[in-house]
Amino acid sequence: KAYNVAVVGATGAVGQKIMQLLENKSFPINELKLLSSKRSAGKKLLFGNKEITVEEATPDSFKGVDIALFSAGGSISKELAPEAVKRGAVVVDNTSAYRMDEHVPLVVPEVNNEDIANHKGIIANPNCSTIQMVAALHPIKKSFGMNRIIVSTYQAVSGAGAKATEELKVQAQQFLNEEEMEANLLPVSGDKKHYPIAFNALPQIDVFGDNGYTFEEMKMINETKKIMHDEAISVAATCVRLPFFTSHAESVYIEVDQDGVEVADLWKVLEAADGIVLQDNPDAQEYPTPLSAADKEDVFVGRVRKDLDNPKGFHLWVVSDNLLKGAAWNTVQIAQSLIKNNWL
Ligand code: 11C
Repeated sequence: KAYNVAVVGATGAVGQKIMQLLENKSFPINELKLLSSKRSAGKKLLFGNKEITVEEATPDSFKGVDIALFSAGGSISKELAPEAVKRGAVVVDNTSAYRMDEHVPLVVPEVNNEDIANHKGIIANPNCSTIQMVAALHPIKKSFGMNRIIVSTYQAVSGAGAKATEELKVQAQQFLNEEEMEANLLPVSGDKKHYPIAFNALPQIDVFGDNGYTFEEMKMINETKKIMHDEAISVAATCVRLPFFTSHAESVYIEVDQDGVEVADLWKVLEAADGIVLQDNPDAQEYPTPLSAADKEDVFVGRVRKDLDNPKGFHLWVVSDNLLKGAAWNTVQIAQSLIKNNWL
């Protein structure tokens, strides 16, 4: 059987990656609709060798659509995802609009695939920095228990969109030309001050909440608990933007429940886990980096070490392409699972 699929936000960075994956994975498509905001409507995009004109997304765009993959910003998802569901589509939403809605499953297929079965029309795709962390930690938690996670992130500019990528390129050139760097966007377009990202590190991703944590940090905390079905686990996050284009990297400290766990035990469960690649050989200087993980679908883990004071504490380095596993690939995996398990 083949399905009518809509990609909402087809012209964006994630939308483009979704289209590439649908093609490369031979997703069973009958008709592909490419939808966008009014601004990008009319553009022509290639899917395989077929040219498709992007249409403005309206409620009626979803008539006859079986699966709608949304990646056009939270406000478009809020407005149109329920309209798509009303017209019979199942929505996989890549924005933060529905993630914490108790009626909406929040899914990383390697962790909580079975939650997809409970959907009521919408399934949410988590934040990129959350996805790669829970994918790496779930196999460890399943085997040894886990009660604490402390994460510091090193996040690529592409997470803040195409304009942030452009801002880094312009500032890098300005710096090398010994000109003053112009900062108009980062750390976040909606906040009052902007700082250069080139040759810098910005400890602010998204705006601050009243508790002193940023929204990105709170996403990592709340989404991790929901995906892991563990409200009791302690999670703390510090999210930092760095001047590279692709892949988020994370330094993660965990505490397991079981006594007597060694690094080799963690290696074993990570090596056996779906979607995880262990790259951990300090003798040969082997560990993942943002550049080595870019354009790959897996989550890469290295630098696994035991804490020097707490025998149940471990440190890990987790890297993945934020636009692939962090967004487009996780979305397409959820759509594949809907079909494979007859959960549409
Ligand atoms: C960033 N993690 O790197 C963000 C981008 O909630 O889907 C993804 C925002 C989201 O800036």
